[in-house]
Amino acid sequence: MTDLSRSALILVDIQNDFLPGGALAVPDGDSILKAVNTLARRPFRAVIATQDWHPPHHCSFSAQGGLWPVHCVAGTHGADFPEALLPEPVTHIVRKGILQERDSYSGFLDNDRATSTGLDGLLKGLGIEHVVLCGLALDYCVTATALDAVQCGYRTDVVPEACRGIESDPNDALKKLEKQGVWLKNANAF
Ligand code: VGL
Ligand code: ZN
Repeated sequence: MTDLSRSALILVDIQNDFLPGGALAVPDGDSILKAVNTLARRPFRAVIATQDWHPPHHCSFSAQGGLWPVHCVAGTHGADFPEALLPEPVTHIVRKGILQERDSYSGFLDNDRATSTGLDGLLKGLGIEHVVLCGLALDYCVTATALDAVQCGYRTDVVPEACRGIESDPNDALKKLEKQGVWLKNANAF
């Protein structure tokens, strides 16, 4: 089996609002949970959950001129992790999009590349060299996080079967990731 002692699993935005019934539901989003839980039980050095965590009048909301419906408001049920996501394996939580005037698709940096979430420093401090990503939404936050992971120097894998996108056809997103140096892996590779 692969040595995972310098590897981190990053669970991107697996939150109630991105699941069926949520405010910004990703089609079929709940179908990733089984594979995600299986991955999370592998002996990764760290299992990090990113959490979209917005103030009530966040700039990404349509009432503020943004693209999205109100979602993942800090402290609400929509921002919580679903009960079906096993909590025990998660070692760290990294919140993003926490400032009213900035959005952050990536778990590393906000969209104007100004503010860091601290994720890179956390990974470097743990001696991580390799990251494995899964979660929601493939075409927004998973893609942005994976591309930043490559930029930050990590060997970066995405597990497509444990991701779903807002656009239901994953092929464009997956091609873009591969072109930029991300490896696509099956869940059973770990
Ligand atoms: C996301 C839109 C707005 C995501 C977050 O997690 O992909 N998408 N906020
Ligand atoms: Zn958001």
